[in-house]
Amino acid sequence: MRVVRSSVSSRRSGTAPIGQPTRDFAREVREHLRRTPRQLPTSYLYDELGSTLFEAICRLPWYRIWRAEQALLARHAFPLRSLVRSCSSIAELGCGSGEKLAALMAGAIGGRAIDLHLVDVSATALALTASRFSGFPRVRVHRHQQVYTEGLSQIGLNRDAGRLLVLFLGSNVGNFHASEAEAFFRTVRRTSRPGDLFLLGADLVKPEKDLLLAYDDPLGLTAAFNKNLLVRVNRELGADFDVTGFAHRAVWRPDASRMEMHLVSARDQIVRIRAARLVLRVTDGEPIWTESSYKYKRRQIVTMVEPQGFARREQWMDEPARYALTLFEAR
Ligand code: AVJ
Repeated sequence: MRVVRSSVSSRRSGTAPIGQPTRDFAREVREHLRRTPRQLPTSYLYDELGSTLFEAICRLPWYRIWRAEQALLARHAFPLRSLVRSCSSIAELGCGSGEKLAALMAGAIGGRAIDLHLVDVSATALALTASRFSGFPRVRVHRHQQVYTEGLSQIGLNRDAGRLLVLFLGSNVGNFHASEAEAFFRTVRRTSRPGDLFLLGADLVKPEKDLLLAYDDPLGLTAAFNKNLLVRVNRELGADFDVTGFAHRAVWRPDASRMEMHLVSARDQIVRIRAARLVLRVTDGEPIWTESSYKYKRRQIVTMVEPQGFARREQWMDEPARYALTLFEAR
């Protein structure tokens, strides 16, 4: 099997990557900031500091997604490990620190060799996760520093004839609008063959006060995570955002069933983003929308995925945290 290596994997994620990526970042930032309302592209939250802050957020008592999912994986370790054992390839999309993957695979890997595909835009996340498997000689780790769809098409070209398990955990799906989620599930299906598995973690609708605490935590980590996007734009695109001139805001939109993160301008101000060839005039109170995190009903998770070519096999719930893991099989 061909090992797909990113051109920047040997560099630190804090430095500007070689060639294309910087130009894409500039183009995306320009395009997002010119929208009404203004936006910034969500996937760029995860540079080295952003990934580290997100890891810290996962340890906050108010952000229950990560712990709820870890608990579900542990509680259902027996059936999950036998699923893992039935697969020759595992792909994790958005691998984070790889802790869950390690928990899932510990004890499940013994005899046969397994191809482990890690897809993440963050070099930090890929390095962290890959290092967990360095002691497993039978696990071949393939890093894809790419967006999910690109990583999936690489995996489609490189996979063997055995069964594939695609993991999409942590409610990463929540960043997709409905049409994007559908297109994404179709891409997962195109990479799969009948009988392949897809495990999806998704956060459920819960009381607004719980959501606000999770996305605007009392320690201010989520605020730092959000504002770090401005720090990154300053560093990588030569911008002059005054980071203290923006406030973190989290809002629950019940009609759309999503949380939103914004950076709200504290005054009228002008920002120059050199590499994006953009001079921005933002007014007092004007928001820049940086993230959507959709929340689901448990049935909805099934009705969203099944029409794209899957059948539901299991759904495991953490009721207190309102979190669901759903296992699908490609039809
Ligand atoms: C990693 C996208 C699942 O939406 O809950 C955490 C990111 N944003 N706090 C989420 C996040 C604010 C997280 N996901």
